[in-house]
Amino acid sequence: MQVPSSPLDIASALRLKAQALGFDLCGFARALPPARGELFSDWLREGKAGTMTYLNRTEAKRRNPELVLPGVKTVISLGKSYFAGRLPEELRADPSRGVIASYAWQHDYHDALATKLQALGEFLEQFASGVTWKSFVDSGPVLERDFGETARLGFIGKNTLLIHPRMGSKFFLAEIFTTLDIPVENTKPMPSCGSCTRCLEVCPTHALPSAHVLDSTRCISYLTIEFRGVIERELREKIGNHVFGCDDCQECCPWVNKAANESHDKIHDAQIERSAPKLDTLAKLSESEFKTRFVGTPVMRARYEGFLRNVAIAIGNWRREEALVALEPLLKHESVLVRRHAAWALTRIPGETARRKRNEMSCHDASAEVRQEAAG
Ligand code: B12
Ligand code: SF4
Ligand code: SF4
Repeated sequence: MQVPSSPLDIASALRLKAQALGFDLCGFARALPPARGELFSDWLREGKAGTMTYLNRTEAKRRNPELVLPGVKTVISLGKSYFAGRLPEELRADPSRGVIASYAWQHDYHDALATKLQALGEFLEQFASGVTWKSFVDSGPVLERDFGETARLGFIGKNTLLIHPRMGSKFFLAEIFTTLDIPVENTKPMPSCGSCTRCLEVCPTHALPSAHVLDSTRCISYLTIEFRGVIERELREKIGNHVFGCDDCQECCPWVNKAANESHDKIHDAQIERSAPKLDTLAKLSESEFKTRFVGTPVMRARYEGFLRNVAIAIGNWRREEALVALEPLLKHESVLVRRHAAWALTRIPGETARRKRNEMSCHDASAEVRQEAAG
């Protein structure tokens, strides 16, 4: 390939290369401190990050790209769609199934995107001698949505997601920080949420207290993926049948629905097991079966114990006599965390058999915490 001579050509060449590598979106931003860095710090101070202390540890870097890559001039912001079709409403609403967030229906995006980013970074090196770069996807010390918005990949919605006018919000973000000075022309106008407030109203746990602010400690995505402990009773009921992550503030969004309607993609049968598996099947998983089933997917992040805790909560929200059979393996599980949530689930299942089991558990379980949960 001929090396482009003008900076504008470099931007075009990079866009084309990003596209050839499979990225759906590519834009450029000056590597300045993110516009809303102060809001991020306020958010941390207010405790809205919950137990995600890695965000506090990297606060300074997230607010200053120079601390991440000395001499950085440009941030190349990239988007990759993960939209994989729609989960039919009758499956989503079926209480005997556990719903998995759509980004986790496929293999872990970190690995796939890291390879593409490496190729794009190496491509960059030809444009000037001594160019350095660093790439990030999700786990880097970067306020990804802020740069995504500045690079005009989309606008930040009231649900805090970055929304592209045509693609909706079901896409991942990634960045390359580079010392190469690439011209930035970010004048493209972007739409906004306007007067819509649907996501704020739909969120089951009221984790969006106001527009553009998410309280992780109430968010189902945080509770079922990141949080390792005992979930507050008040929140358990609101979690419904989500067993990993949550898409509710996206599924209700007109921009996401517009994108989904245009794609016409329906999920195929093989995907149903990945998106809304039966709760009785999940409750029976041994640790090695859990690993075999979810290896290489984001679900592994919840870990075995956390995932079964989520399954126990979903069974508790099923609230039918037949849920008892599904719950059985969790009532005997060796993990106190799992048994504790299973005991709570038992208190919500109707019928004489459930009542008897509950009495038994409240007297005889080895753990005082489990006995207390079963007592209600
Ligand atoms: C921590 C984290 C979480 C936490 C907290 C989420 C949150 N909203 O902060 C939890 C575990 C809850 C979570 C959940 C999810 N996450 Co997450 N998460 C992250 C992570 C690692 C850091 C986000 C962060 O810094 N949060 C702190 C807040 C304060 O920052 P922020 O959300 O960027 O908020 C900015 C705006 O809200 C804005 N802002 C504040 N006030 C105002 C006012 C106005 C008017 C405007 C316009 C903007 C604005 O300023 C803030 C600071 O820049 C990023 C990756 C990364 N490195 O950035 C992925 C990331 C945000 N997550 C992602 C995804 C896919 C999800 C889920 C959809 C997964 C799921 N299905 O369960 C959900 C979505 C929940 C939601 N509504 O956000 C994607 C989002 C892609 C996109 N299109 O936006 C990211 C970018 C990962 C990636 N590389 O693709 N996540
Ligand atoms: S991911 Fe779910 S729980 Fe979290 S803010 Fe969105 S709708 Fe609410
Ligand atoms: S549901 Fe409405 S308010 Fe929420 S992000 Fe979408 S357009 Fe914005």
